[in-house]
Amino acid sequence: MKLRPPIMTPLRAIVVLVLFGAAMARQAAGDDAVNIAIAIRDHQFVPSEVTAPAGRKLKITVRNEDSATSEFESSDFHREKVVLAGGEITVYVGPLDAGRYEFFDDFHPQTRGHLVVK
Ligand SMILES: [Cu+2]
Repeated sequence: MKLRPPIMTPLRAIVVLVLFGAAMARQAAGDDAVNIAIAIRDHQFVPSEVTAPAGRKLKITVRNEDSATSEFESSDFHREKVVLAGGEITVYVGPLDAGRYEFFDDFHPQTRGHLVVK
């Protein structure tokens, strides 16, 4: 009876790991994503309205310039992330259909902005 070679040879394992690593790095870098930068300043989103292309992955960076912790949230595009005072967060969104999506600071709900996708 002949032994079958193992399915995953060491060389093959290395190739798989390298390919997987490259894919993860690309995803982490968000290479194909459109960058959108928003600041929180005096409890306002700056800008309070941002425009983005439909059908593209979006990398939204929110920088909190206030001395109070915020929570960037959107029920429309389903994201929620705490932004510490002086801190910055990134959320990946989409691809989205054309439309008007609201976001807000869940800790200061009067602070609202819109993402206009077209
Ligand atoms: Cu929340």
